[in-house]
Amino acid sequence: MKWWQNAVVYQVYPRSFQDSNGDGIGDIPGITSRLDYLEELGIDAIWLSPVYASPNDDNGYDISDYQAIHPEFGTMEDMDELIAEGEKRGIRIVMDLVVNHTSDEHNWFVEARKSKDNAYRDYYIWRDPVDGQAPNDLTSAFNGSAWTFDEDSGQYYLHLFSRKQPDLNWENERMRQDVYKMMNFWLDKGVGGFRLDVIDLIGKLPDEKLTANGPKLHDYLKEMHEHTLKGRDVMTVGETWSATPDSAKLYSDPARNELSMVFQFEHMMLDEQPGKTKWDLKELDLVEWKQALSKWQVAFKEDGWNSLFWNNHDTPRVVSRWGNDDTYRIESAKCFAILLHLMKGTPYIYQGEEIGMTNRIITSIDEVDDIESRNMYHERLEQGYSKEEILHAINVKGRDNARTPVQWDSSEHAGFTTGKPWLAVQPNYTSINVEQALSDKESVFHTYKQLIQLRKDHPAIVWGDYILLLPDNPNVFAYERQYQGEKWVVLASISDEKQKVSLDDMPTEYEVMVTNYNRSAVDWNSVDLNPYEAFAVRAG
Ligand code: TEU
Repeated sequence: MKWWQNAVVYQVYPRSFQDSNGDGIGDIPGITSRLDYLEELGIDAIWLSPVYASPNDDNGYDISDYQAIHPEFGTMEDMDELIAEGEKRGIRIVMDLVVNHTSDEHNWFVEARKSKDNAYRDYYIWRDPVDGQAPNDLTSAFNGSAWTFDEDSGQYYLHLFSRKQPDLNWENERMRQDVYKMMNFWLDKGVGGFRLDVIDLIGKLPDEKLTANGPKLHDYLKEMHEHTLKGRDVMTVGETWSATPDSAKLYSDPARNELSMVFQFEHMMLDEQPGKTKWDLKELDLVEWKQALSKWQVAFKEDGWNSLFWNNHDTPRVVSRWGNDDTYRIESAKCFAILLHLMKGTPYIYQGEEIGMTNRIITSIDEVDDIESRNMYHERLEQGYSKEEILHAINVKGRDNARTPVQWDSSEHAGFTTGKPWLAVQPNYTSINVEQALSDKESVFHTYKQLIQLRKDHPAIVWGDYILLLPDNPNVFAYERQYQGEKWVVLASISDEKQKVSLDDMPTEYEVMVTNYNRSAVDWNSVDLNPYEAFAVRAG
């Protein structure tokens, strides 16, 4: 067994976690000061979103120096201290590795731009104009063409994200070796591994307009493994929006020596109109959603490994997205926690999820920081969408929903900073905050803490086979886990209304292991479920 197989990972978005020096921006000493809290929660590792030097065009996902800490976040000494203090508490630091692209202010690109024969030119992807235009119609994830014209050299460079995020050319061996050197710099410091940003894009063939799953993708990952990860007890998780169960196995089958696991996003896209963008909303079909999640659970029965998550720094808060963040905020936050944490795979908690933090509502684009939302807003206004429609989509799906500061207590700015927060704290911090959650045994926090402990205590949660129950029920998500004669049954009602279900072949003797409504018994022939009720029993 690997340490990350029964681990729970907590994602820290450093800008919004904890400020220590009053500049309104979260920082590394702030994270270190909260390690005791994370130890109390029980997590094993922190996935730390980028803290490297960056002009912040995309809040740190545009890196100008991989081996320097952004002064806003602190110093390399602060980073070393975070790693050491984490280690004392059994918490490993997993770095965010953004190597599909750099910032245009990275020295490699500054050099590359100087002339066509510069030694770094080929670290990036350059093409001549075609008929005076961009080489093709590839678009950037942040709107507009993926090609930007460089006046000085008369060529276009590729950027699948913002124009300040030029794509690296993985065909270039020297560039790859530089990336591996940089990874080893961090590994030698004792980090716990890497989360690899949009890693499915590194084998792209831009001339064929093929971005994800290029032909050499897995060769690169194997080479990376050979030069960096081999022989080290670290975890890696690739961000792969394109993953299917088959392709996910290619990354995570241990025999292939690539990555530990990937983030797959199938269940995260089912409330979008197929073939359109994340902004084109559609109501979630729970049956379809259950099938998608279950498919992944079953696919990794033997080889490969799943990651489990409801949210991250790019997505809305789960309690607002699929729960009810008003009448049933606590119940629905716990319901989603129970549903996810008893599945097979490595669970990830996004900061603030463990206290049931909610989306935030904006009424004007001036309140929005995120480059993705801002670019979309202006593009759609030009296309004739109404302001109301666009703002609605941002309120539902915008990335700032996840990026408001963590609510630590009920003091001004929620205890996040003594200065002016870079993004406004949500007004509900006076009632939803860590201090309150810690003091209240019935809080969402205590359910997360309990679920993390259950995973540590029961191998059935880590290894058990997964079986979907009631596949056609449009409101209730039910599944079983089976392991060496032991059986767990998990029921979660994703509904504002009461529900009733009946289940066959259920154990008559069992123990209720976790519940969000103080349930102590179940009548399997007629299970009455309260709004967002979830519970799990264990038998055998
Ligand atoms: O996200 C990849 C990505 O494709 C996102 O743009 C995603 O499509 C969108 O945000 C979904 O809402 C990663 C990082 O997680 C993200 O924060 C970065 O902006 C992006 O890569 C570029 O590095």
